[in-house]
Amino acid sequence: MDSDQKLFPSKMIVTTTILVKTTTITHTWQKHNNNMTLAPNRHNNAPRTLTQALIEEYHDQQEQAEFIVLFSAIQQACKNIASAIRTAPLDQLTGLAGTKNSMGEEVKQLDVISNNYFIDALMSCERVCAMVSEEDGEVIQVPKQLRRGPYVVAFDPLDGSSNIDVAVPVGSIFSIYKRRTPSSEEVDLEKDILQNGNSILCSGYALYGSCTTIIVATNKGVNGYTLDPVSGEFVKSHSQIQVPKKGTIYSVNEGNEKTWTPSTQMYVRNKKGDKDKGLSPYSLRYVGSMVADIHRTLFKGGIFFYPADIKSPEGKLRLLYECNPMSFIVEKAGGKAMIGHKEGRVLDFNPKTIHQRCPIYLGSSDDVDEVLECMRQCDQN
Ligand code: AHM
Ligand code: MG
Repeated sequence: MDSDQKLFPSKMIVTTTILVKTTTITHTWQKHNNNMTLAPNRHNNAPRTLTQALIEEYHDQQEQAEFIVLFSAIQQACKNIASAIRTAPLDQLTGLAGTKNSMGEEVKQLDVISNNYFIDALMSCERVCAMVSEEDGEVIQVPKQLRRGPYVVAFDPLDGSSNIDVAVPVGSIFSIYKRRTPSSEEVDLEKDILQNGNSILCSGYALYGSCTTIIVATNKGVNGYTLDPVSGEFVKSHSQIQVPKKGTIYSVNEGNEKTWTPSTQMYVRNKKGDKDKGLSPYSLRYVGSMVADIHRTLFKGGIFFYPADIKSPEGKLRLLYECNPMSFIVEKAGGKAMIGHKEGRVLDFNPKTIHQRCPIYLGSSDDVDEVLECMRQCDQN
């Protein structure tokens, strides 16, 4: 395989075609064997695709058209990444790329490939004026001739990529902002790129797990669309997702416990239950891919956190393309996303640099309130 093929593997097209053919045959067979239906036929339920949902959601024609084009680029990038991941070990696409990113972290081959898919799709859709990617040290400027668009997109093309070589779910995260400066001017770092999370128009993630699902949050709520290999479309699978008010799971890298603040230590001790106080223990679940951990939290409730600690007082996760998009999703689904009891909401935090980090506690509102209460108590003592 030459290097160009590695950056944009073409094998996915073949894979998709084979998948489509096989599944179509299965469906036809089911249709002609009424008494022997193996699986419910999801096509009876008039599936609504992500594109159809956008048409319904945006009534303003201009906005509708812009969003449809932008989202078809995001969907294409996610389909390409899903396909590359599915056969990565066969295509020698696992392992390191041999370079480091702007934060000095080792980059995986699939990080580079996924980043190229996102940049390529977003550039060519001509609706984006600038991008921020975890994999690029600087803002990615869109060439003038492709810069007709009103949107800024921040993304982490392959989150949790340390899990990729062992076939554990990973994901892509994105958030979309409206450009604030006039299109005749140059894009401005502070006004256009370093926008506060409250200005997000829409954010989402794609989870590449046992199925590929995109979760999309807008001001109208949070919905999920699962990739249907028959049609190649993202079809609505989850409507108006709401995070349970309280859960029974905590999710954190507990190996870092010794470096945490006393309040985080106290909170986790409490989560292990206390017979004398009649408190049952929570379960610990930690995939180590934020997308997978947040996906579970959205549906099952509980709390995910990556706190500040002695090693990294700003936490680990990045504000623009990890914390903000996930906080927007969780809040739109009725949950909470906080930095701390003094620092407040993640979405209120004003970014100063594009790769800024931020401590984060997010999930069910009762669980997030409880950790904030622990912080308050520890501060008083
Ligand atoms: P990445 O963007 O380099 O993959 O790092 C982000 C990931 C998150 O997906 C995950 O929540 C976290 O890092 C795991 O970190 P740790 O291994 O320190 O627990
Ligand atoms: Mg990441």
